[in-house]
This record gives sequence, structure tokens and C-alpha cells, in this order.
Amino acid sequence: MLVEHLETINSSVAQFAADVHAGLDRPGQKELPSKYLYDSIGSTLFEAISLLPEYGLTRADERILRRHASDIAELLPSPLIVSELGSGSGKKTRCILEALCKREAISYYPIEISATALASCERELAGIDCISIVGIEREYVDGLREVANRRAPGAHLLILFLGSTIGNFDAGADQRFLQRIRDILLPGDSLLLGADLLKPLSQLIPAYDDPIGITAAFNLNLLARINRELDADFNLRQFEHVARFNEDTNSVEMHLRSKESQTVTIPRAELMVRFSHGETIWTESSHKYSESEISILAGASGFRCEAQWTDVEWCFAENLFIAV
Ligand code: AVJ
Repeated sequence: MLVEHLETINSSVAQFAADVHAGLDRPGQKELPSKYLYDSIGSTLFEAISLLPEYGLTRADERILRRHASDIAELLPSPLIVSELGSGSGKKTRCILEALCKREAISYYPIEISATALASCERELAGIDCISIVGIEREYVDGLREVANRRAPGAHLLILFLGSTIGNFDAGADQRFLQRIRDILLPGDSLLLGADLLKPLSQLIPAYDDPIGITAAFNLNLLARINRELDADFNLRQFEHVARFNEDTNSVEMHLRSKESQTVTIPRAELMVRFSHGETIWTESSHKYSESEISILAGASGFRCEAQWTDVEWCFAENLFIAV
């Protein structure tokens, strides 16, 4: 067993400042990129969200992987290199890696922008026999290019993109992102994609607006992070968490709503922002797919959908895409 950590390229404070400036200084709907929710506090709060009874997504993902790990392994070629986009804690990945390790030793490359999540993934998985782990602290596409460069002749790649992170892309951007992934792959390489499915609002809304307020804290932490890293003076008590379903895009949106009219100063982004009473900052979209939409997405981005497994308790699909 080997755990190596590839050079850290942190998305810098300057980039964060530029993205905050662009998102809050625009006319119309203010917005912040959802990737900034995941600093070490945000990643820890997401771990807590995944334990909430109202948030069935992560458990459904885990159940499908546990139940079908050997079916999935049987459909994959060997030798195989495994890379994961956004490893999270590594818990879900464990059963699939264990099934693959029954056939051959596996190199596993988790790609993660959160150092906290990467460390926890490395800790969680280090105990598996026959695995070498190389953590890559990078943006997804950059990290994946690095992995592809290390590929030995004849080796096939399996990319894991679990947890329905694909749903966080704007409409159309999910397909463009998968196309960029496909461009790095070779025909016959595969992508195991987790996608949350459409379900009744009575189940969806509490999943994103839980009664003990962990999701609210997760969302508000983004403003706290701007205070910490960019010296801003957001008064967190003057903003509230909102989760709403957008019927046009089939996504649950998270917003932060200003409870009064106010002005916030963000010195390190060289910005002063005015908020009117009730105005929101849009912080995340979580698209909910239909099963057929997923096969169409595969075809449109250079893959075919080889197999699909769903969970009955919480509508979620695990999809095996093969690069054509
Ligand atoms: C980790 C991106 C799948 O969209 O459901 C959880 C993040 N946001 N609660 C999701 C999240 C609010 C989550 N993903």
C-alpha cells in the first residue's frame, strides 16, 4: 500500500476574490460558484448533511454501489486505473475498489479541491490491500489530464463521478463538462456517474432545508468564508438560507436572502455590495434527472450508457458510461 500526495496547487485567494467580485458585482441575480462551499468547515458540514434522515442522496448512492459492486466490476475491462472526481470522504468508493482489487492491484487517483476531503479519503481507503493511492489536489479537468499522462500503454481508465455532483452544473454545462472528460479518455474507457433523480417536492425540499439547520449553516458558511478570507463584513444574522425548486430547470436552488437592505464591504475583492430587502445570492443548483435524460446526456457527450442501477428507497441512479 502506498499513499502519495501530488503537488498541491491551491485555487488561490486571488481567484476566490475575482470570482466573488464577478458574482456579486453583476446586474440582476447575484451568484457565487458552489465549489466555494467546500472549505474545511463546508466539507465537514456536508458530511453531516449526508447523515441527515431528510437527505437520502448519499445513502442511496452508497447502497447501489454496495449492492452492485461486483456487477459493475464484471462490466469493466482490465488492467484498470481508477480516478475519482471529488472523492469526498472515500466511504462510497471503498466497496467498488474492494470489488476491483479482487481481480488485480489497483492504482487509485482521487482528484479533489478540498484538502480536508482528500485527507479523509486517503485515511479511509489506505487500509485496502492491493491499492496504491495518489491524491491530486486540483480542479477536475487538470487533475484528470495528469492521471491520463501517467497511463501505461494498454491500461483502461475508470472515472468515478459519484454523489450527483454532475447536478451542480448549469443546464447544458453538464454535457459540456462530460464532453471535456471524454476528450481526455480513449474509446473503451468508462465513467461511473451517480445522478439524483426527480422525486416529489415533499421529499426534495426538506433534503435541502432540514429542520435542524445544517444545510442553512452549510450555505451561510460561504459568507463566513468570504469574511474570513477576504476580510468582508457580512453580518450572517442578516441573511437567511432558502431552498426552492425551479420548475423550468428541474433543480433545487439554494439562495442566501438578505433580510433587510444593507451594504457589505469586501476589501480583498475591492468591492462594496448593496443588497435590497429580500434580494438573494444564488449559491447552488442541484439538478434532478430523469432516467432517459441520463442516456441522452451520455450520447450527447461521446459515451453510451451501458448500464443503469437505481435505488427504490430514494430515487437515484448509478450509470455506467463507456467512451465510444
Ligand atoms: C454534494 C453536490 C451532491 O447537490 O445535493 C447538499 C450538495 N447542497 N445539500 C447536492 C448539497 C445542499 C450536494 N452534492
